[in-house]
Amino acid sequence: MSRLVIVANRVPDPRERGATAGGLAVALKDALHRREALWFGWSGATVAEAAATPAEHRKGRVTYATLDLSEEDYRHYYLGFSNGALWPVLHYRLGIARFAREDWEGYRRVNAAFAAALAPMLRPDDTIWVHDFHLFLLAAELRKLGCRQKIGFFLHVPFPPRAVIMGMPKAEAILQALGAHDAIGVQTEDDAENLRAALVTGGEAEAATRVGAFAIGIDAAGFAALAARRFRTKEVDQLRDSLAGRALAIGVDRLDYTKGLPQRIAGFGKLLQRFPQHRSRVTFLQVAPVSRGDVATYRALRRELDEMVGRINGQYAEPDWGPIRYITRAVARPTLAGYMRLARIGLVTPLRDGMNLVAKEYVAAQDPEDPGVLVLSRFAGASGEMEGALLVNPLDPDDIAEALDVALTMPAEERLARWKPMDAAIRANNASAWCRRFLAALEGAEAAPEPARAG
Ligand code: GDG
Repeated sequence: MSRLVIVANRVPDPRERGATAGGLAVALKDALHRREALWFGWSGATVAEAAATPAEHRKGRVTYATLDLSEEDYRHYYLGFSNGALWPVLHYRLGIARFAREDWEGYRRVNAAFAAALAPMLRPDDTIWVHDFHLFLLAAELRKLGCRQKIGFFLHVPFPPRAVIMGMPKAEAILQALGAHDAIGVQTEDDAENLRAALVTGGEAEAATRVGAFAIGIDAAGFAALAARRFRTKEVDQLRDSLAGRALAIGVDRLDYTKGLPQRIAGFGKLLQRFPQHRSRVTFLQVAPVSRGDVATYRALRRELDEMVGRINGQYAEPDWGPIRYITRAVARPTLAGYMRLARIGLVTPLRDGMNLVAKEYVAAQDPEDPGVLVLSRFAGASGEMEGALLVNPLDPDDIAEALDVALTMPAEERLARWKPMDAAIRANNASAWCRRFLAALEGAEAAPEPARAG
């Protein structure tokens, strides 16, 4: 089998294992076990002056090759264009996006520099798989350098309707660069339709035919086993004892404005206000590790949440009960799995999400004899596969409160009937199935387009 080259903004550090492994590392684990691989991208380090050749580490059959970013590139490529412009636009938030020509230039520069560093490492029969919006231009840059290998792209986040994306400066350049791929994967059919329409508008009608939906999965069996194993440990016992028999609702998200956290907390407040029978009967645990703390929008969100949680806790707390527990540190993955199993409700209400792995992890973690209820945003990609969830509009705190009331009073048979098909779905479309499906589409694709193709 030919070598698989993974290109992603972040590369896991092979010296750190287990609990710190990122989502992509978990999703690709299977594929990386089966064949020789090269994983190429940013080291996560920022230095005054970055070297042009990557540092390499080898572990098993995988070589990890990383570049550092200069401070200037970090500011323009990462904070500026990737996080300040693309992230909000792709999540339908054109109005809060910030554009600056220097950011775009930095984005182009880093994509070109990554391509220039990767090209000499490539073998003629490599299969290249590029991940996510940080690297939209990479394949086009590789083509300019003469690379003819199969190159696939997977977008982990949503792709917004044409009118939204076309409102973004430089959208045409991005769409044109997407045309350099042999296969383009997105999470859902809606994303695929939006991307196809944008490609047609951007003069890349042929590339539109190479777009497909590939919903990402998790290692469902592995996560279920982890949750079951971790259910009786000191950490989970501590949480269980502290609840004193009350129901637990859990939320787990990076602290990000796409995750709908203020609306979710307002929804929990509405539950206590409108359904007083649940006061002192349910505790909401929100784990929200701080993310992108260098970006002003994220700092503002954190302040807003601090205030909301304080106000609701102040309003409803009893001497022996606080409604909301809010943790902005990361919790170890095995402990999280145990917490999820303990929770009667998984509360997952992003305003927009490519997929949302937490929804799937919550389902996987449940006790098959006595599963909890998933309350899920209809705007998470996962909602397409999670038929047994209580779907809510995440912008509507009253809708969230009503769903929480239904979940808290749902009889055991209904919980089980709703959970079973969801569990079957996430086990069938697990991480390795996702990998295999995408790679089959890529490796079965027609030969690479001509580098000098007009467009
Ligand atoms: C992007 C897309 C798409 C969270 N807090 C802790 C922690 N987590 C873990 C979760 C989950 C992962 O991080 C988050 O994945 P999500 O899918 O929910 O969201 P994004 O990070 O935004 O991911 C998304 C995904 O890519 C994959 O394609 O689904 O739509 O936005 O696994 O459990 N893990 C640990 N401690 C924490 O405190 N250990």
